[in-house]
Amino acid sequence: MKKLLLTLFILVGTLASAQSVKVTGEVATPFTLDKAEFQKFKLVSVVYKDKSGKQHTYSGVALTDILKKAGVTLGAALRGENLTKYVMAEAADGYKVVFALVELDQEFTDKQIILADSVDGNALPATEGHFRIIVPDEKKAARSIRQVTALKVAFAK
Ligand SMILES: Nc1nc2c(c(=O)[nH]1)N[C@H]1C(S)=C(S)[C@@H](COP(=O)(O)O)O[C@H]1N2
Ligand SMILES: [Mo]
Repeated sequence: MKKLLLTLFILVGTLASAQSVKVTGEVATPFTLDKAEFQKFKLVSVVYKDKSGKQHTYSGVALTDILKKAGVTLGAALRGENLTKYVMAEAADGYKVVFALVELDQEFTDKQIILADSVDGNALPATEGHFRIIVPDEKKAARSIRQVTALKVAFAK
């Protein structure tokens, strides 16, 4: 019985962690973004071309809004040494990509990189996980990281 309970706990823990994104590092308030938290943000949609050239509409939340909630140095504070900060996105399969903080700041660019939870009006397929970053208007799809589990803000060394 004890063993069964333990297995159950581990299983539930694994499922729950995969459904959320940890926001940590050079942030004022680290937090874990779960589905309930996600729904509180402003919803945005972007058009994305997949590897085969097919267009899709992904919806979710601007990365900049998520980082703002964590108290990352954006806007007026994105100057001086803060210009060397980056965000590392990590996925469940070990894949990682980085974005310079300035790529995510609406005072620097109109381009919106989002953390998506739906595509063409449906929940993301299991292969993409609960959350996928979508980088619109990039010639390669490589930074549109699936199964995102963490966003880590750091200074480039
Ligand atoms: N987690 C994760 N995300 C990933 C990858 C990966 O290996 N793992 N591959 C990337 C690469 S190289 C490409 S080309 C696109 C493919 O996405 P698509 O199926 O939308 O074309 O996913 C990107 N996101
Ligand atoms: Mo790729």
